Amino acid sequence: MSAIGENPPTNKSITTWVQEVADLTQPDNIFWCDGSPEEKANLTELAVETGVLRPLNQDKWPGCYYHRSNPNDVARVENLTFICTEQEEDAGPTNNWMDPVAMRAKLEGILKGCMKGRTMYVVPYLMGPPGSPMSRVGVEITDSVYVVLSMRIMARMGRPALEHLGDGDNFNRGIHSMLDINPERRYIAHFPQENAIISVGSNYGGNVLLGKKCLALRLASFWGRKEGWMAEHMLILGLESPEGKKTYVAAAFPSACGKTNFAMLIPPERFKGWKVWTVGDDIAWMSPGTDGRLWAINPEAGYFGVVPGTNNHSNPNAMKSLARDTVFTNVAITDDGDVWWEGKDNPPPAKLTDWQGKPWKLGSGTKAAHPNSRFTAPMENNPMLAPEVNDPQGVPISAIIFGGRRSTTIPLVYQSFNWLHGVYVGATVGSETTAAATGAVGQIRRDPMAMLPFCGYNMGDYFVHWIRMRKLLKTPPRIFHVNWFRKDDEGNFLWPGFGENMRVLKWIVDRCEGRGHANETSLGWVPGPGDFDLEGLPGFTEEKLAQAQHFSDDEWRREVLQHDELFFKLYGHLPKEIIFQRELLVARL
Ligand code: OXD
Ligand code: MN
Repeated sequence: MSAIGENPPTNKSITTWVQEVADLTQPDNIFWCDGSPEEKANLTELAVETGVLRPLNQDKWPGCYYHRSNPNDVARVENLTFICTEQEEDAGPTNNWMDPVAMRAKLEGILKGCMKGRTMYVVPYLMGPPGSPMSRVGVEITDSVYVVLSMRIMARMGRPALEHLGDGDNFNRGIHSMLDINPERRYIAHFPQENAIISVGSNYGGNVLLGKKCLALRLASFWGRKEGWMAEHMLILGLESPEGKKTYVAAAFPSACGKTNFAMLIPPERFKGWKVWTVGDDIAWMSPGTDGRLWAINPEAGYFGVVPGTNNHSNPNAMKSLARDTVFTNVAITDDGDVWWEGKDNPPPAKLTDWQGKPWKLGSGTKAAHPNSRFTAPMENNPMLAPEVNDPQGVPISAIIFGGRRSTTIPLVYQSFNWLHGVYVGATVGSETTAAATGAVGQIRRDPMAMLPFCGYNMGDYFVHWIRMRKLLKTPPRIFHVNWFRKDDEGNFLWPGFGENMRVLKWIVDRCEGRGHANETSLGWVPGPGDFDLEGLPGFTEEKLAQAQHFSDDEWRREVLQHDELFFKLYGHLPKEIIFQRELLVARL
């Protein structure tokens, strides 16, 4: 076995562990990644030579490449994702569980000799800004060059990680092998007590870019509970007023419900002078500051965004973010290296090759791009990237917004009465399922705080942790719920969404700053007629807003019964405060 790539790091804990994994997996080579531009160029060349990446038309798409994944491997696999705690109860009823010793034995059996004939890449990465006490180091061992090139976009790879770690041993040990991309041998296993992850049999981002869902959500949520902070499936944005005052909000929506769009919102003409700055589009790590406020960092360095539906109306900043140095996965392509997807600005070109490599034309009756096709783009490309994204102390959060994809029942926006009620609102988020995970699309499932697939421990204990966080905060963020996806009887969206969501955001920020007026209702505080700025939204009348805001007690009584479905499951660990909040809601209805 020869070592190629950069020299091994001086950290003995890393080299010893890597040797152990190499002894098990028996790669032909070990490649120590340093994150340098030369390394990127060499690995990209290799990926192109081996057919892993295909260069796009470099005049139109500078630095961009195309990757097609195995059609059996296009989304997160929640049924094959495991939390391996010593006690099953600690993983809770919403996670798959397996005994850590048994799972390790099983996976080590699978990993034995699995890298023969392959190169083993060692990827040190830092989640969070360099120098931040909140940042964490991981080392991912992988046999996929696609993973290496994606990790260097999604995280701070190489030197910043090694510098942050120093001689220490406190890093996440992640092992990934594609094996033969076989769903029969696909496992995404987390070992919270050992700070380790093993992912086999997949090459899809959410399963294999271990810094993202595995470390920054499942394991980090586990650490956060122990250490008094929060790892959440939330975007972070800063709203800057024309006077230059910035207010930061974090928002949790289930996968593929528009977090990236909201994080990159461009205010409409009416809000001239207002700016939205993106801190993060998917994950927030939030910790109480010495001032009693909740401070947040984005642990990531790039965007792994859903492509279909992204265009210059829905998200101009995402279009700019993916315009260069981006890896596109499973979109459709043309012979001359252009890309296309459903919901792009232009109609499809006459001749197209779909995400599975088959000829495609309009009327084929199939999607040209996979509904969960993705762009992996560096955050630096975003013209509205908040400079604070690199601030080690993060940004102070004034509001937390929950939301789901709901065609009925849930109004456009309401504010919880207080933190505890807000925890109930977050705990009962429901959403229609999307293509981001394998399984049926469009069914309502309870997705508390949008964390159902990402909470690394018992969800009942997670609610307890949320409730306890209140005690660590002098000025807790205000908590809101939004629903951009409500439809009328004809199936039309009631709210225009996208940039117009600025109107909702403005009301939210006004509420946080003691300005915005609201009416008390049984759900919480809602904007009344005239509380909402509708100027410059032709055709959208106060009546329409009332329709989007309307809720019926009957529908809500049914909704509360559906809340119970998840609560029954969690009963043994459900905090009494949640039950009391439910009773209060029922009483108000
Ligand atoms: C994601 C997801 O990719 O939530 O961010 O699935
Ligand atoms: Mn996500």
